[in-house]
Amino acid sequence: MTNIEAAPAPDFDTVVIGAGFAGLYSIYKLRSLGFTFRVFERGDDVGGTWYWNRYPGARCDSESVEYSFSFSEEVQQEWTWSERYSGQPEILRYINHVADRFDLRREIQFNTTVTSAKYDEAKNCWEVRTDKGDEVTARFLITATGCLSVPQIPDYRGLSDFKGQKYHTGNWPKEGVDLKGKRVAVMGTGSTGIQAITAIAKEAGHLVVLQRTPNFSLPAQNALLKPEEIREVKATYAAIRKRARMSASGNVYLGDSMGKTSALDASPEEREREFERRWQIGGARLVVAYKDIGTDETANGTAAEFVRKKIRQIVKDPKVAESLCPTTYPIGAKRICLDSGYFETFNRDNVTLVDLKKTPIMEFTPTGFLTTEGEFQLDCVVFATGFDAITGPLLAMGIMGAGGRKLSEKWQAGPRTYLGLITAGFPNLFMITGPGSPGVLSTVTCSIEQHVEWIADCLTYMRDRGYTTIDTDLQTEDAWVNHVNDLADATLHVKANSWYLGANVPGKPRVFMPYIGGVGAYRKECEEIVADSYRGFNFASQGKSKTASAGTS
Ligand code: NA7
Repeated sequence: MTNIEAAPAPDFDTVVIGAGFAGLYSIYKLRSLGFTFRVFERGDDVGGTWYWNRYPGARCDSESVEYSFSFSEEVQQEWTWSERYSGQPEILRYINHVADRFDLRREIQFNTTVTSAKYDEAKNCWEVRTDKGDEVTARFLITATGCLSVPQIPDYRGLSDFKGQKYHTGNWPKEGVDLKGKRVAVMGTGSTGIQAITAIAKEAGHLVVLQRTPNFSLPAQNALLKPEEIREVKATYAAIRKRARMSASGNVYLGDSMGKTSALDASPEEREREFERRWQIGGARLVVAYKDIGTDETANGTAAEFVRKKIRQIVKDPKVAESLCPTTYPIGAKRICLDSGYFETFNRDNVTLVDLKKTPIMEFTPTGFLTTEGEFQLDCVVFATGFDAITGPLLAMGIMGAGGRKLSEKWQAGPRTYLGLITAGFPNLFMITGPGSPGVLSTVTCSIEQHVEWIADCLTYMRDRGYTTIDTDLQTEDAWVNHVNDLADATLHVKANSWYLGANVPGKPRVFMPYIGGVGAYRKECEEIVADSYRGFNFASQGKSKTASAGTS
């Protein structure tokens, strides 16, 4: 048995990787609890997702007043959102405001990428190395690396020969890109592509949209927030947050919109009226109009057909409209997109849709690309082709657990965690919004706060009892993974080739990664586990191990 007691103390209690929402709140919590820590951040400033995704049209698809920190009543009272759905610049300003207000930059080392993190059993600590030559040790490692931070660029023949500009939306130049009057192609029609296409069409000379799979998109009905709306939210902020924490997706606006009856019990006229009402209000409300849209294919079909009808009404060219109609998967099974005039964009004279299913790209050329129908000349290609989601950032850091086992080896057939927080055999490693947690299926700020608070409480619990190691076992982990899979299998989410399933990355195992049982249900499970003396977690101190479920409190 390792004699942890005899080992020298590590440099820090904790290393945190990432300085977006998750990393910043970790700093705030760890500092307030008196833990020592170092933070490494790849970018040259705070912001994470909102630092990198500066593409034209970038906007949040959760309502601003809920997509924000709730931990500080002062901040939520002093900050005023201007729009119902904020754009990237405003969210980044907000994150900077929080960082400044609480002086959170102090411990962050910017422009630094973690290249390896190795658990040293003899010393019971993590050895973290970076591309800047840092070598630091910490008892605990917390990944705050985000779920959508490893951009994917497809490997088309000839792409390296293309002489024009190439950008991925998730790595957009800080100084911006002048697309005025240029011949631009945007590849990808997910949430990002839909936003970028709508914005770039207004700027580019000509825009070619490269669509592989059409997507369901609903009008955000974004608007400036009225002073009386802001006043009302601020007067009831604490109550809103409380309800959001126990809701399905971490926000009240969607939680309050959940239909309680079956779509199939409504007459076609009633359904039409209800869908129309929700279309006009905006946001994702339409996909929760009835309780079975997410679980029953016939019920789902009624909502899907309503959206297809809208597309056919909006888009003037019937052929283009048909190409834009999603028909191969249920509505809501992929992340629902919110837009501000996406389908209308295809009525513009300067926009051409290339349906890659009908006319695939043969190759890129030095001046554009070639499809089975002809050649397109371009100045610029924008890849809105998504991310190696959820596991990508974790597997990119060379994480090695007990016995030198690589995380990439352990997760070869898909990620395995307990609560999305911890993975067996990688002691003292905590993941914020890891696979197996609701993170990406929620208003992520709500999930981030819950995870950071859970981890901070756990570290305090360990410190109070002199525990120096936390892990779980394969049996507990298997049970959680099965639970996550069972929940997903009961929904239509598994019927679409989405990034939730890893389907967008060639060769990635097809596993539904997030916990779909809802933010409130998940929080309850986490709390019950803690109340049950951290059921399923194993703690050790001074070389002796203790199983939490056996009673350690
Ligand atoms: P997504 O949702 O993964 O969308 C990526 C898009 O790129 C999607 O339309 C893909 O088509 C398309 N794609 C991917 N690879 C290719 C290739 N090889 N050729 C052509 N088209 C391709 O990423 P987003 O960035 O839009 O959104 C990610 C999340 O960020 C979003 O859900 C929000 O939570 C914020 P496909 O559908 O795979 O056929």
